[in-house]
Order: sequence, then C-alpha cells, then structure tokens
Amino acid sequence: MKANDGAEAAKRRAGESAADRVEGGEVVGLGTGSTAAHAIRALGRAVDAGLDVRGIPTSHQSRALAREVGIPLTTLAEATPDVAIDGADQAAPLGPQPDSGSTAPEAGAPAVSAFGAAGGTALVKGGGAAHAREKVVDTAADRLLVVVDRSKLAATLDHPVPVEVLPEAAPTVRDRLGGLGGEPTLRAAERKDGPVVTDNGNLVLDCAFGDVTAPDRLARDLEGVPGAVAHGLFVDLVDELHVGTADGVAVHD
Ligand code: ABF
Repeated sequence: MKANDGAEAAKRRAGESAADRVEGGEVVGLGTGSTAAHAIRALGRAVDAGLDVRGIPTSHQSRALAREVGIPLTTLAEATPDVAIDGADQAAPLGPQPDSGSTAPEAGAPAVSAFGAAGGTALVKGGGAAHAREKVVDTAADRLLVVVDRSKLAATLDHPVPVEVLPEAAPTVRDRLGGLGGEPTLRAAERKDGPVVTDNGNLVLDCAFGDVTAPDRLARDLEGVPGAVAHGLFVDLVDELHVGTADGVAVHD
C-alpha cells in the first residue's frame, strides 16, 4: 500500500463518518475539497438506498459532484441547511489544552483527544478558494461537521490564511494585511498563467501570520479590511470534528 493510499483512506473514513450523521428529510451543506467529496459520495450512495436529503453546494466543484452522484439540490433561497459537512486545511483546539503531546503522531500536533476537551476548534479553510461560500453555508447550518485526517491537526494555527479579495482592492488589501503583521501572496493558478479566480470572480491572497495564537482577534481584524470579501478563519463554529485515522475515526464535539 502506498503512503498516499493511507491518507486517502483516512479522509474517506472521516467523510463517511460525517455522512452517517445525516438523517432523512435533512438539508445538507456540501463542502469542498477531497475529504468533503468522500462525504458527498457517501450521501449519494445513501440517496440511492432511499435516504431523502437535499444538498446545498459550496462550490462549482461540490455542485458537479453532487449532481454526478444523484443528490437532489436546493439553494439558500429555498431552504436552511440542517447540517453542513466541510473540510479544512488546518484545525487547532481553542482554549487551554491538556498535556497530550506524547500520543501525537507528528511533532507539534496535538493528540486527537485535545479537541473538544477544553473549548472549541479554530480552522483555516480556503485552500480550495471556496471559503466565502463555505462560510455562508456552514454558518447557516444548525450543525457543522468538519472532516479531516490527522495531518490537519495542529496545536496552534500557523497555516497561511486565505483572504478572498475584490480584484480592484488587491493592492490596498495587501497593504492592510501587511499592517496586521501578515505576509500576503497572490495565489497563482496551477494549470495556466495568471491568478486563481474564485467562483465569485475574486482573487485570493494567502496571508502568512506565523503562529495565530488569538484567531478570534485576527478574524475580527480581517473582517475590518475593506475589499476583503471573506477570510479563511472559522473560529468556534465546529459542532463535530471527524478525524480519520489509520484505523478508524475519532469524533469530537
Ligand atoms: C475545503 O477544501 C477548504 O476550505 C479546505 O481548504 C479544503 C480541504 O481540502 P482537502 O479535504 O482536500 O484537504 O474544504
């Protein structure tokens, strides 16, 4: 088995575990990314088996996959999501943490048990440039289930924070992010020349802040930057964290 197969299996376990929590009649926010995609495929199988759900996609990518696997779709104009299932680029526990380093698989990562023990969870999202819609759908949902593998867990957030910006505002937002202590980089498209353009026609600045020890404060500061449409910090929004591991899934709420 290749190492990557193990990581993919852990993502699949997390996605399927969250999909299992969805009940008949519910409206489900459909997150973006490879881990959320496993949940969407599992929901598609459940729909085939007779589960009555409707999905609200957070991106073109999740809409296309939901259609492919046969999940009936709706919109925020027609329905409020009961639950959303979404991925993350990094997750860290908020508040004081128990001494848990000894069981961590990666240096600097907390054990899975550190989550939910003392407080909420903070996330960095936006690696798929879909965090603006993800935040709208995830915060509208009654419950947010986040699906990750262990490689996403950290004691303190230090992943660059994606900031979606109006194209005209990119120079001024860049300056303001620098003023907040960040080092912003315009996200470039992988397969063609030029920048990444979001589903909303905007650009993305990936902003390194080093260790984010007060994500709530940074989130508030970012919300005050004119021209910044959405940032990728999701602070204390998670209801359940489904962590796929080598041999199972740990769920924390
Ligand atoms: C989306 O997809 C994002 O907000 C996050 O950036 C990313 C996670 O992708 P993956 O599950 O492929 O690592 O949920």
